[in-house]
Amino acid sequence: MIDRRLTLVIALLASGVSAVATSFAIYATSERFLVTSFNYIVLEFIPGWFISAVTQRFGELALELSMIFSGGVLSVILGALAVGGYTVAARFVPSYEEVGGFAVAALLIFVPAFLVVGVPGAVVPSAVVGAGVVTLFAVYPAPAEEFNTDRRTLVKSASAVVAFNVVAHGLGLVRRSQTQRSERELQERAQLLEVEHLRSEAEDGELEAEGIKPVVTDVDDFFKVDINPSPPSLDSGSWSLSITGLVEEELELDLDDVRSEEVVHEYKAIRCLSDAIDGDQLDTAIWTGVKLEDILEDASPEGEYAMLYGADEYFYSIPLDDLEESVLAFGMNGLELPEAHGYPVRVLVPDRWGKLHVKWLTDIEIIDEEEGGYWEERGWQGMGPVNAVTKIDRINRPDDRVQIVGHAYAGGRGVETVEVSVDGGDEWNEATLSDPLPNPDTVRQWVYEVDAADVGGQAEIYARTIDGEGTTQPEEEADPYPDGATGWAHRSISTD
Ligand SMILES: Nc1nc2c(c(=O)[nH]1)N[C@H]1C(S)=C(S)[C@@H](COP(=O)(O)O)O[C@H]1N2
Ligand SMILES: [Mo]
Repeated sequence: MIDRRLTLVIALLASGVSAVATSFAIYATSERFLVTSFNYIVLEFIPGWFISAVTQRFGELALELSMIFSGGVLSVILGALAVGGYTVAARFVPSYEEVGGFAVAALLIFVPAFLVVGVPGAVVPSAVVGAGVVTLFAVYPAPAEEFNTDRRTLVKSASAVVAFNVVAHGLGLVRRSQTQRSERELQERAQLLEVEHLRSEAEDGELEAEGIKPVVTDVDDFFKVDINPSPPSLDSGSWSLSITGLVEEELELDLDDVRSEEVVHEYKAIRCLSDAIDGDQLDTAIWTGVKLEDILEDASPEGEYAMLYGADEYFYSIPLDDLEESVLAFGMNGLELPEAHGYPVRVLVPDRWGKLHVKWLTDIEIIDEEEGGYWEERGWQGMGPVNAVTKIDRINRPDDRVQIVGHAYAGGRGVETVEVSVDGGDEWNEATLSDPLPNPDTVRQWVYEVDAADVGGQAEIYARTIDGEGTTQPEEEADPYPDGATGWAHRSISTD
């Protein structure tokens, strides 16, 4: 004889695991699979920082781990409901133990399963199988109210359940390859949460001031520069990236190949070369993608430069050294990369003007010398680092104060200090800055406040940035054409 509690535990696990395994056999990892959907729910409750920590530590494996965790929890919940339901029914209507127990157990497991995956996904796995297994353990040749405690029958039932689970699992694994898409969706869900966490971290470090521009720009507000009136519309299914030219091995990658590299999230600003000192072609986003180095590595390039081609008539040659630090992005602020910003993938080159961040990327050709790019053919220059820029967003006048707010950017060097002068450039004072993001290649907000009395009646206000290398943004004014605007930010105000 076996202890009754042990029998109950075995019956509980057997029915819970069998219900989940059946669901796996039928639905593999699609949305209808109990664990896939339950995992969504679990992910909603797990704090973003924890997800970040786990994905950073375990990478791709994190998803498997979360599925195994969710599967385990769900099996125990369903199993407990099945055993509990059966026991209660058997106690109250002992004469109909088998039928009543089965029915109540089925109902009890069906309800939560239904809530997770809806009726079609819930019926067979949970109700029929889960309840069926628990009944199996209870009936033969059990006296009413007692789960079977005879060792031999228990072993027989358990073996049957194990065999069933092996088959169900095998079926699920075979079908899993057909449902990769939903796994992708699940992965995207986890990524969205991670990016949301990064975004709230950026927000935590922001300054509070009327009219100040947020550090991370919403996708809808992010500036766009496109050589055509509307973006090329690419289909991610038929899209591919070719790597040709001076390579040991030519490659042709589809989106899944790209995504199979280690996924990274990075804060990065884009500034267009045509952005004036007072312009608004400067924004920061959180990009999700893979390191270009991981992709190029497989082709073993043998040249010094790469020519990047977009699906439009756009092209740029970029030194391989710069490219290796670059990111191939397919996500923006946690969302799929929008069409206007380069769907399905674009390049982001650290510390370079926006023009090098080729959108709608389709081809990389390895070459051995610099060949410029689309804008170079039109007289523009500026293949090097982005110029520092300081922007004044607004001048607030709370009570007897003057509050000047803005944002600043200094490429990969980072913004170290923003200085403000309210007397035409004689005396400079440091503004308060938002917290630096982990990547210096991003904007920082600044706020500077003085008593209105300390500002002359007619004041010339200037703002300038000192970058991470200690270089002060030059005073000399230049237009964006041909190699980027220079000069300090300037406003005239009257405090009379
Ligand atoms: N294929 C392609 N890539 C492109 C462009 C383009 O017109 N076509 N414009 C470039 C320019 S000049 C800039 S400033 C940035 C702008 O990126 P955004 O539109 O995502 O802000 O994309 C660059 N990449
Ligand atoms: Mo640009």
